[in-house]
Amino acid sequence: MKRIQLISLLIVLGLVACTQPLPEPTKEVTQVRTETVPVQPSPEPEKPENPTEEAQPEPTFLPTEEPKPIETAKPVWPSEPKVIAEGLSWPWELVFLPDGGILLTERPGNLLLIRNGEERIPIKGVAHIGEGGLLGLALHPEFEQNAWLYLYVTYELPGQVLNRVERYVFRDDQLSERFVIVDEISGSSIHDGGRIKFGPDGKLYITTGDAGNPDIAQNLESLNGKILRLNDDGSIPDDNPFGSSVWSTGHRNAQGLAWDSQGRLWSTEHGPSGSETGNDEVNLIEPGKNYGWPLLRGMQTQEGYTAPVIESGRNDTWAPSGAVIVDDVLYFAGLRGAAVYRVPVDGMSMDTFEVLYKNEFGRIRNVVVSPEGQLWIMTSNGAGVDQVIALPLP
Ligand SMILES: [Ca+2]
Repeated sequence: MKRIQLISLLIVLGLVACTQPLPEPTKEVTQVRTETVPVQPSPEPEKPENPTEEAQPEPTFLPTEEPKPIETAKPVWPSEPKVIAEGLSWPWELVFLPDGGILLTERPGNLLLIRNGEERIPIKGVAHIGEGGLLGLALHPEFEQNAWLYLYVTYELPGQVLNRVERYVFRDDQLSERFVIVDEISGSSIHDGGRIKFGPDGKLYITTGDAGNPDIAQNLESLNGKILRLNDDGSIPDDNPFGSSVWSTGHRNAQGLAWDSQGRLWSTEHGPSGSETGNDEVNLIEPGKNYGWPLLRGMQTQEGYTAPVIESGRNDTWAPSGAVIVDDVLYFAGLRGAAVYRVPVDGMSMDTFEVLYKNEFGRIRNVVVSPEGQLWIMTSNGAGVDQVIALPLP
Protein backbone atom coordinates (compact mmCIF):
# COMPACT_ATOMS: atom_id res chain seq x y z
CA MET A 1 0.00 0.00 0.00
CA LYS A 2 2.78 2.38 0.97
CA ARG A 3 4.52 1.55 -2.27
CA ILE A 4 1.40 2.53 -4.27
CA GLN A 5 1.12 5.80 -2.35
CA LEU A 6 4.74 6.57 -3.03
CA ILE A 7 4.37 5.88 -6.74
CA SER A 8 1.23 8.06 -6.86
CA LEU A 9 3.09 10.82 -5.12
CA LEU A 10 5.95 10.60 -7.59
CA ILE A 11 3.52 10.75 -10.52
CA VAL A 12 1.83 13.83 -9.08
CA LEU A 13 5.19 15.49 -8.44
CA GLY A 14 6.25 14.67 -11.98
CA LEU A 15 3.09 16.25 -13.41
CA VAL A 16 3.61 19.37 -11.31
CA ALA A 17 7.23 19.61 -12.44
CA CYS A 18 6.16 19.25 -16.07
CA THR A 19 3.76 22.15 -15.78
CA GLN A 20 6.46 24.46 -14.40
CA PRO A 21 7.96 26.73 -17.06
CA LEU A 22 11.44 25.68 -18.02
CA PRO A 23 14.19 28.13 -17.14
CA GLU A 24 15.46 30.30 -19.94
CA PRO A 25 18.45 28.52 -21.40
CA THR A 26 20.91 31.37 -21.20
CA LYS A 27 19.72 33.14 -18.06
CA GLU A 28 22.80 31.90 -16.23
CA VAL A 29 24.70 34.86 -17.54
CA THR A 30 22.23 37.38 -16.19
CA GLN A 31 22.79 36.37 -12.58
CA VAL A 32 25.05 39.31 -11.96
CA ARG A 33 26.63 39.49 -8.58
CA THR A 34 25.63 42.79 -7.06
CA GLU A 35 28.69 43.12 -4.87
CA THR A 36 30.66 46.19 -5.86
CA VAL A 37 34.38 46.67 -5.71
CA PRO A 38 36.24 49.96 -5.24
CA VAL A 39 36.50 52.00 -8.40
CA GLN A 40 39.88 53.35 -7.37
CA PRO A 41 42.70 51.02 -6.33
CA SER A 42 42.39 50.40 -2.65
CA PRO A 43 45.34 51.74 -0.64
CA GLU A 44 45.05 49.01 1.95
CA PRO A 45 46.16 45.42 1.40
CA GLU A 46 43.83 43.21 -0.53
CA LYS A 47 40.72 42.21 1.37
CA PRO A 48 39.85 38.55 1.62
CA GLU A 49 36.37 37.61 0.49
CA ASN A 50 33.98 37.35 3.37
CA PRO A 51 33.36 33.61 3.65
CA THR A 52 29.96 34.15 5.29
CA GLU A 53 28.64 36.40 2.57
CA GLU A 54 25.15 35.13 1.89
CA ALA A 55 23.86 34.05 -1.47
CA GLN A 56 27.42 33.58 -2.58
CA PRO A 57 27.28 32.24 -6.11
CA GLU A 58 29.31 29.25 -7.10
CA PRO A 59 33.01 29.98 -6.95
CA THR A 60 34.29 31.38 -10.20
CA PHE A 61 37.62 29.60 -10.28
CA LEU A 62 38.71 27.56 -13.23
CA PRO A 63 39.21 23.83 -13.44
CA THR A 64 42.63 23.04 -12.01
CA GLU A 65 43.53 20.44 -14.58
CA GLU A 66 46.52 21.21 -16.75
CA PRO A 67 45.56 23.25 -19.81
CA LYS A 68 46.40 21.74 -23.16
CA PRO A 69 48.78 23.64 -25.41
CA ILE A 70 46.92 26.05 -27.68
CA GLU A 71 48.70 24.74 -30.79
CA THR A 72 47.19 21.28 -30.50
CA ALA A 73 43.78 22.19 -29.06
CA LYS A 74 40.71 22.13 -31.25
CA PRO A 75 37.97 24.52 -30.21
CA VAL A 76 35.65 22.98 -27.64
CA TRP A 77 32.64 25.21 -27.52
CA PRO A 78 30.18 25.19 -24.63
CA SER A 79 26.57 24.53 -25.56
CA GLU A 80 25.45 27.84 -24.09
CA PRO A 81 27.16 30.96 -22.71
CA LYS A 82 28.92 30.08 -19.49
CA VAL A 83 30.01 32.62 -16.91
CA ILE A 84 33.66 32.11 -15.99
CA ALA A 85 33.99 35.11 -13.65
CA GLU A 86 31.68 37.88 -12.51
CA GLY A 87 31.50 40.86 -10.18
CA LEU A 88 34.33 42.44 -12.17
CA SER A 89 35.02 46.10 -12.89
CA TRP A 90 35.92 46.96 -16.50
CA PRO A 91 38.17 43.99 -17.25
CA TRP A 92 40.55 44.85 -20.07
CA GLU A 93 42.87 41.95 -20.73
CA LEU A 94 43.12 38.34 -19.62
CA VAL A 95 45.95 35.83 -19.81
CA PHE A 96 46.25 32.17 -18.90
CA LEU A 97 48.94 31.09 -16.47
CA PRO A 98 50.81 27.83 -17.10
CA ASP A 99 49.44 26.43 -13.80
CA GLY A 100 45.82 26.79 -14.96
CA GLY A 101 45.11 30.08 -13.20
CA ILE A 102 44.07 33.24 -15.00
CA LEU A 103 45.11 36.83 -14.58
CA LEU A 104 43.10 39.80 -15.76
CA THR A 105 43.42 43.54 -15.52
CA GLU A 106 40.59 45.67 -14.19
CA ARG A 107 40.85 49.24 -15.46
CA PRO A 108 40.55 50.89 -12.01
CA GLY A 109 43.95 49.41 -11.15
CA ASN A 110 43.72 45.82 -9.97
CA LEU A 111 45.36 42.74 -11.34
CA LEU A 112 42.91 39.95 -10.54
CA LEU A 113 44.27 36.45 -9.99
CA ILE A 114 41.68 33.67 -10.30
CA ARG A 115 42.84 30.27 -9.20
CA ASN A 116 40.81 28.30 -6.64
CA GLY A 117 39.46 31.68 -5.50
CA GLU A 118 40.12 35.30 -6.31
CA GLU A 119 42.80 37.72 -5.24
CA ARG A 120 43.09 41.35 -6.30
CA ILE A 121 46.60 42.73 -6.54
CA PRO A 122 46.52 46.55 -6.63
CA ILE A 123 48.97 48.07 -9.11
CA LYS A 124 50.65 51.12 -7.66
CA GLY A 125 50.36 54.43 -9.44
CA VAL A 126 47.48 53.66 -11.79
CA ALA A 127 45.32 56.66 -12.68
CA HIS A 128 41.83 55.53 -13.71
CA ILE A 129 40.91 58.54 -15.83
CA GLY A 130 38.19 58.00 -18.42
CA GLU A 131 39.47 55.39 -20.85
CA GLY A 132 42.83 55.25 -19.08
CA GLY A 133 43.82 53.02 -16.21
CA LEU A 134 45.25 49.54 -15.94
CA LEU A 135 44.85 48.35 -19.54
CA GLY A 136 47.05 45.82 -21.36
CA LEU A 137 48.59 42.69 -19.90
CA ALA A 138 50.93 40.19 -21.53
CA LEU A 139 53.06 37.27 -20.44
CA HIS A 140 56.49 36.82 -21.97
CA PRO A 141 56.58 33.88 -24.45
CA GLU A 142 59.07 32.23 -22.05
CA PHE A 143 57.09 33.15 -18.95
CA GLU A 144 57.60 29.69 -17.47
CA GLN A 145 61.33 30.38 -17.34
CA ASN A 146 61.57 34.13 -16.66
CA ALA A 147 58.17 34.91 -15.02
CA TRP A 148 58.04 38.23 -16.89
CA LEU A 149 54.66 39.95 -16.95
CA TYR A 150 53.96 43.21 -18.79
CA LEU A 151 51.35 45.86 -18.00
CA TYR A 152 50.15 48.97 -19.84
CA VAL A 153 49.42 51.61 -17.23
CA THR A 154 47.94 55.12 -17.28
CA TYR A 155 49.43 57.39 -14.61
CA GLU A 156 49.38 61.01 -13.67
CA LEU A 157 51.96 63.69 -13.07
CA PRO A 158 51.07 67.25 -12.07
CA GLY A 159 49.23 68.70 -15.05
CA GLN A 160 49.58 65.69 -17.33
CA VAL A 161 48.33 62.18 -17.96
CA LEU A 162 50.79 59.63 -19.34
CA ASN A 163 51.00 55.95 -20.19
CA ARG A 164 53.84 53.48 -19.83
CA VAL A 165 54.54 49.79 -20.20
CA GLU A 166 56.06 48.08 -17.17
CA ARG A 167 57.60 44.67 -16.77
CA TYR A 168 57.43 42.73 -13.53
CA VAL A 169 58.51 39.35 -12.27
CA PHE A 170 55.34 37.48 -11.27
CA ARG A 171 56.31 34.66 -8.95
CA ASP A 172 54.52 33.10 -5.95
CA ASP A 173 51.52 35.27 -6.86
CA GLN A 174 53.48 38.45 -6.23
CA LEU A 175 54.84 41.18 -8.46
CA SER A 176 58.41 42.33 -8.01
CA GLU A 177 61.36 43.84 -9.91
CA ARG A 178 59.34 46.53 -11.66
CA PHE A 179 61.13 47.69 -14.80
CA VAL A 180 59.86 50.35 -17.22
CA ILE A 181 59.85 49.19 -20.85
CA VAL A 182 58.59 52.38 -22.49
CA ASP A 183 57.45 55.59 -20.83
CA GLU A 184 55.92 58.99 -21.51
CA ILE A 185 53.30 57.91 -24.00
CA SER A 186 50.91 60.87 -23.86
CA GLY A 187 47.65 60.05 -22.15
CA SER A 188 44.22 61.54 -21.77
CA SER A 189 40.74 60.66 -20.62
CA ILE A 190 40.28 59.39 -24.20
CA HIS A 191 42.30 57.44 -26.79
CA ASP A 192 44.92 55.75 -24.63
CA GLY A 193 45.42 52.70 -26.83
CA GLY A 194 46.70 50.09 -24.41
CA ARG A 195 46.86 46.68 -26.07
CA ILE A 196 50.17 44.84 -25.61
CA LYS A 197 50.92 41.44 -27.14
CA PHE A 198 53.97 39.43 -28.07
CA GLY A 199 54.06 38.55 -31.75
CA PRO A 200 55.21 35.27 -33.28
CA ASP A 201 58.59 36.99 -33.74
CA GLY A 202 58.97 37.32 -29.96
CA LYS A 203 58.71 41.12 -30.07
CA LEU A 204 56.34 43.16 -27.93
CA TYR A 205 53.71 45.11 -29.89
CA ILE A 206 51.95 48.06 -28.25
CA THR A 207 49.00 50.12 -29.47
CA THR A 208 48.95 53.78 -28.50
CA GLY A 209 46.18 56.32 -29.08
CA ASP A 210 46.26 59.92 -30.19
CA ALA A 211 45.29 61.05 -26.68
CA GLY A 212 42.75 63.44 -28.17
CA ASN A 213 45.44 65.22 -30.22
CA PRO A 214 44.87 63.87 -33.77
CA ASP A 215 47.88 65.46 -35.49
CA ILE A 216 50.24 63.62 -33.16
CA ALA A 217 49.45 60.38 -35.02
CA GLN A 218 51.35 61.71 -38.07
CA ASN A 219 54.38 62.82 -36.06
CA LEU A 220 57.06 60.16 -36.32
CA GLU A 221 58.84 61.61 -33.29
CA SER A 222 55.84 60.90 -31.10
CA LEU A 223 54.96 57.56 -29.52
CA ASN A 224 51.26 58.36 -29.89
CA GLY A 225 48.84 57.21 -32.56
CA LYS A 226 51.16 54.33 -33.37
CA ILE A 227 51.75 50.65 -33.12
CA LEU A 228 55.11 50.24 -31.38
CA ARG A 229 57.41 47.21 -31.51
CA LEU A 230 60.06 46.56 -28.87
CA ASN A 231 62.36 43.87 -27.62
CA ASP A 232 61.35 42.27 -24.33
CA ASP A 233 63.71 44.60 -22.42
CA GLY A 234 62.35 47.76 -24.07
CA SER A 235 65.24 48.17 -26.50
CA ILE A 236 64.52 48.87 -30.18
CA PRO A 237 64.71 45.94 -32.61
CA ASP A 238 67.30 46.40 -35.37
CA ASP A 239 64.72 45.77 -38.08
CA ASN A 240 62.17 48.42 -37.04
CA PRO A 241 61.38 50.67 -40.04
CA PHE A 242 62.29 54.08 -38.61
CA GLY A 243 65.11 53.25 -36.21
CA SER A 244 62.69 53.97 -33.38
CA SER A 245 60.04 51.97 -31.55
CA VAL A 246 57.46 52.97 -34.19
CA TRP A 247 56.21 50.02 -36.30
CA SER A 248 53.25 51.70 -38.01
CA THR A 249 51.79 55.17 -37.85
CA GLY A 250 48.62 57.20 -38.45
CA HIS A 251 46.41 55.38 -35.94
CA ARG A 252 43.64 57.08 -33.99
CA ASN A 253 43.11 54.55 -31.21
CA ALA A 254 43.92 50.94 -32.03
CA GLN A 255 43.02 48.47 -29.28
CA GLY A 256 43.13 45.06 -30.97
CA LEU A 257 46.12 43.01 -32.13
CA ALA A 258 46.04 39.49 -33.57
CA TRP A 259 48.24 37.38 -35.86
CA ASP A 260 47.02 34.92 -38.46
CA SER A 261 48.56 31.57 -39.47
CA GLN A 262 50.88 33.35 -41.92
CA GLY A 263 52.18 35.60 -39.14
CA ARG A 264 50.37 38.65 -40.50
CA LEU A 265 49.35 41.26 -37.94
CA TRP A 266 45.77 42.54 -37.91
CA SER A 267 44.56 45.44 -35.81
CA THR A 268 41.22 46.94 -34.91
CA GLU A 269 40.95 50.71 -34.63
CA HIS A 270 38.33 53.17 -33.44
CA GLY A 271 37.13 55.58 -36.11
CA PRO A 272 35.97 59.14 -35.42
CA SER A 273 33.33 59.89 -32.84
CA GLY A 274 31.01 62.79 -32.10
CA SER A 275 29.56 64.39 -35.24
CA GLU A 276 31.64 62.04 -37.40
CA THR A 277 30.77 58.63 -36.00
CA GLY A 278 31.50 55.34 -37.69
CA ASN A 279 34.41 54.41 -39.92
CA ASP A 280 35.80 51.89 -37.45
CA GLU A 281 38.58 49.90 -39.06
CA VAL A 282 40.29 46.56 -39.35
CA ASN A 283 43.81 47.06 -40.68
CA LEU A 284 46.46 44.70 -41.95
CA ILE A 285 49.55 46.09 -40.29
CA GLU A 286 52.83 46.25 -42.16
CA PRO A 287 56.00 47.92 -40.92
CA GLY A 288 56.48 51.55 -41.79
CA LYS A 289 53.03 52.04 -43.23
CA ASN A 290 50.86 55.04 -42.52
CA TYR A 291 47.21 54.26 -41.80
CA GLY A 292 46.01 57.75 -42.43
CA TRP A 293 44.63 59.26 -39.22
CA PRO A 294 43.62 62.09 -39.04
CA LEU A 295 43.91 62.83 -42.78
CA LEU A 296 41.77 60.01 -44.12
CA ARG A 297 38.51 58.36 -43.07
CA GLY A 298 37.31 54.87 -43.76
CA MET A 299 38.25 53.69 -47.25
CA GLN A 300 39.57 57.06 -48.40
CA THR A 301 42.90 56.53 -50.11
CA GLN A 302 45.82 58.68 -51.02
CA GLU A 303 49.31 57.81 -52.17
CA GLY A 304 51.53 56.97 -49.22
CA TYR A 305 48.66 55.88 -46.99
CA THR A 306 47.12 52.50 -46.35
CA ALA A 307 43.36 52.03 -46.18
CA PRO A 308 41.71 49.52 -43.86
CA VAL A 309 40.75 46.10 -45.21
CA ILE A 310 37.22 46.56 -43.90
CA GLU A 311 35.52 49.43 -42.10
CA SER A 312 32.12 49.94 -40.53
CA GLY A 313 30.98 52.77 -42.79
CA ARG A 314 29.42 56.02 -41.61
CA ASN A 315 26.20 54.49 -40.37
CA ASP A 316 27.53 51.87 -37.99
CA THR A 317 29.82 52.02 -34.99
CA TRP A 318 31.64 48.99 -33.68
CA ALA A 319 33.94 50.81 -31.24
CA PRO A 320 36.26 47.83 -31.66
CA SER A 321 38.66 46.71 -28.97
CA GLY A 322 40.35 43.35 -28.32
CA ALA A 323 40.83 40.85 -31.12
CA VAL A 324 41.86 37.24 -31.57
CA ILE A 325 42.26 34.91 -34.54
CA VAL A 326 41.07 31.29 -34.43
CA ASP A 327 41.67 29.08 -37.47
CA ASP A 328 42.25 32.23 -39.54
CA VAL A 329 38.95 33.75 -38.50
CA LEU A 330 39.20 37.13 -36.80
CA TYR A 331 36.95 37.77 -33.82
CA PHE A 332 36.86 41.19 -32.20
CA ALA A 333 34.95 42.91 -29.44
CA GLY A 334 32.58 45.84 -29.87
CA LEU A 335 32.01 48.34 -27.07
CA ARG A 336 29.38 50.69 -28.45
CA GLY A 337 28.50 47.99 -30.97
CA ALA A 338 27.80 45.64 -28.02
CA ALA A 339 28.65 42.60 -30.11
CA VAL A 340 31.28 40.11 -31.14
CA TYR A 341 32.34 40.49 -34.76
CA ARG A 342 33.59 37.64 -36.89
CA VAL A 343 35.26 37.73 -40.30
CA PRO A 344 37.67 35.35 -42.06
CA VAL A 345 41.07 36.88 -42.69
CA ASP A 346 41.51 35.36 -46.15
CA GLY A 347 39.62 37.53 -48.60
CA MET A 348 38.32 39.62 -45.71
CA SER A 349 35.32 41.71 -46.78
CA MET A 350 32.04 42.99 -45.44
CA ASP A 351 30.34 40.22 -47.44
CA THR A 352 31.75 37.64 -45.04
CA PHE A 353 31.47 39.85 -41.96
CA GLU A 354 29.13 38.62 -39.19
CA VAL A 355 27.66 40.26 -36.08
CA LEU A 356 27.23 37.89 -33.13
CA TYR A 357 25.52 38.29 -29.74
CA LYS A 358 24.35 41.83 -30.56
CA ASN A 359 23.14 43.51 -27.34
CA GLU A 360 23.17 40.23 -25.39
CA PHE A 361 25.97 41.12 -22.99
CA GLY A 362 26.24 44.92 -23.28
CA ARG A 363 29.58 46.47 -24.11
CA ILE A 364 32.33 44.00 -24.89
CA ARG A 365 35.97 44.89 -24.34
CA ASN A 366 37.88 41.87 -25.41
CA VAL A 367 37.89 38.34 -26.80
CA VAL A 368 40.51 35.74 -26.01
CA VAL A 369 40.91 32.02 -26.63
CA SER A 370 41.27 29.72 -23.65
CA PRO A 371 43.82 26.89 -23.55
CA GLU A 372 40.89 24.55 -24.24
CA GLY A 373 40.14 26.50 -27.40
CA GLN A 374 37.05 28.32 -26.16
CA LEU A 375 36.23 31.90 -27.08
CA TRP A 376 35.98 34.01 -23.93
CA ILE A 377 34.67 37.58 -23.84
CA MET A 378 35.08 40.33 -21.25
CA THR A 379 32.21 42.76 -20.81
CA SER A 380 32.71 46.46 -20.09
CA ASN A 381 29.54 47.56 -18.36
CA GLY A 382 30.75 49.04 -15.08
CA ALA A 383 31.94 48.66 -11.51
CA GLY A 384 31.20 45.25 -10.05
CA VAL A 385 28.93 44.06 -12.88
CA ASP A 386 31.32 42.84 -15.52
CA GLN A 387 31.82 39.25 -16.50
CA VAL A 388 34.06 36.87 -18.35
CA ILE A 389 31.89 34.57 -20.42
CA ALA A 390 32.75 31.48 -22.48
CA LEU A 391 30.70 31.48 -25.67
CA PRO A 392 29.31 28.61 -27.72
CA LEU A 393 30.02 28.52 -31.41
CA PRO A 394 27.06 30.45 -32.76
CA1 LIG B 1 42.92 54.49 -41.04
